[in-house]
Amino acid sequence: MPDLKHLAGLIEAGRIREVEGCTRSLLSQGVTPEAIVAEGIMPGMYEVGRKFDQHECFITDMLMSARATKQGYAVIQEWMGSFPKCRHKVIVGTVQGDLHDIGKNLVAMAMRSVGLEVIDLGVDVPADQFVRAVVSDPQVRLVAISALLTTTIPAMKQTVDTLKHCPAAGRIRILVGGAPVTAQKARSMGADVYTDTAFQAANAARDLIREMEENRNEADNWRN
Ligand code: B12
Repeated sequence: MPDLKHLAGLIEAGRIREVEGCTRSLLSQGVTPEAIVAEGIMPGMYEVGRKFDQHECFITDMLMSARATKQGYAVIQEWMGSFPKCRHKVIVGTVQGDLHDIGKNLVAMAMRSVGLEVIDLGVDVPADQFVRAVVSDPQVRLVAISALLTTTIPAMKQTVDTLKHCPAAGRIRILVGGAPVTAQKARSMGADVYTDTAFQAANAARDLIREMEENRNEADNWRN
């Protein structure tokens, strides 16, 4: 019977087909998607990163592990099925200059699992593309921005700044995350929320939506 350590090893080795089978098997044993991600997929991916750092593996190994990771997420996504829809939407994207999308995809998956409709702008997204997506759709209440390269932190800051000054700024909240982002950096760039993990981000998103709804109801009561 496969366990989470076995899955981490398969991710590290980039064994795409076996990752698929192992993830299915873990889910059928009742292991939660959160545990599969936190204790199986992520440790495998981080070990590849460590090896890459130490020149113990090639970029092609990292790519194979990245593909294996995506396969694992695809199985989890399929298993979670179609989620009950909420009328609010969240935009997700990786900042301009950054092509890493594994964390961003995980954030999208976690957001769907709490019922939010996700508009995924992909990777290498310029600030004005985030703004256009927000302004053109009044149901968008949240924007989740991901960055993995230290060099793209200024682009993240610029994106937050541009969103904070766009015509729809009053109805949105901004979440930021990714390995080089910290709570302190998030605060200094003016973002509303920072979390370490995608599942924490989804819980925070749910709380933000509740808070915005409550504030709106209160404003309605005042008007009545
Ligand atoms: C896989 C990988 C790649 C793959 C990316 C594949 C893909 N489709 O994403 C490939 C091989 C393409 C790649 C390319 C490069 N990479 Co790379 N890569 C990695 C690696 C090994 C893993 C990243 C990852 O996916 N982690 C797993 C995910 C799930 O973690 P995560 O993104 O951090 O997400 C978690 C949280 O941060 C959070 N989160 C993420 N986003 C968000 C958003 C919000 C709103 C919130 C709230 C939370 C949140 O949720 C997730 C957990 O639940 C890391 C090393 C490492 N150990 O992290 C290097 C790493 C990020 N890469 C690095 C580098 C340098 C590069 C390249 C420049 C290499 C090169 N010389 O070409 C290029 C950059 C290309 C570009 N312009 O973007 C460096 C960055 C160094 C730095 N500090 O800036 C790292 C750290 C490796 C290293 N030590 O050198 N990379």
